[in-house]
Amino acid sequence: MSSINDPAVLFQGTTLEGPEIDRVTRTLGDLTDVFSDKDALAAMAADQKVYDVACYFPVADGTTAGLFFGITYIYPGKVGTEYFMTRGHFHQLRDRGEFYHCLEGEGMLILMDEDRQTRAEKMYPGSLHYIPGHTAHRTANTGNSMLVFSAFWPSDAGHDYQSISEKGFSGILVEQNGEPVLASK
Ligand code: PAN
Ligand code: ZN
Repeated sequence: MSSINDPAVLFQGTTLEGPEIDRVTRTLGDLTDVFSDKDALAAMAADQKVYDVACYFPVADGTTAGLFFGITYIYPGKVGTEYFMTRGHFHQLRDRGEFYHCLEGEGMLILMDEDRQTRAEKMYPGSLHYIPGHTAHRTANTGNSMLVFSAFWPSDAGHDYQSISEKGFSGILVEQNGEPVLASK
């Protein structure tokens, strides 16, 4: 017996559609431990959207040797001089890697190893980024329009947000003279 089916998910342009898509939105109010300038943060609306994520999880979280797929949409904006960015995480299983592929906008992928050495890679349409294991990752929108990228990661990677929440990254991405600069914290 054989069969021909429609795909479970459509990924067209920058949109991910299908009954099994998980969607989450992060606002400034969700990210109070993330941005450095607490006074600038307090002066902004807590319900200001910072990013949306749409994910396709075809297998259960934690499954060995499965894959997950997600699209992240970061709004343009800054808190003080720091660009809108994702929370950032190490993978719970530290050796798990990930691919990011930029679809739209301009931004920066900020990477920090376990010795807290931070570096950044420019993101623009078409840029492909391999995030090795043992490396915390977050993305910042440095442009005036949405930054959109896709991500592929192992379904057993998990997310460790705790260590970033406690210690942050050693470098923060701020605007200086109209340019993004990775400044030490
Ligand atoms: C991405 C991220 C996404 C949102 O799919 O989860 O960009 O960032 P935070 O998870 O740090 O809020 C990924 O890296 N998955 O592993
Ligand atoms: Zn990740």
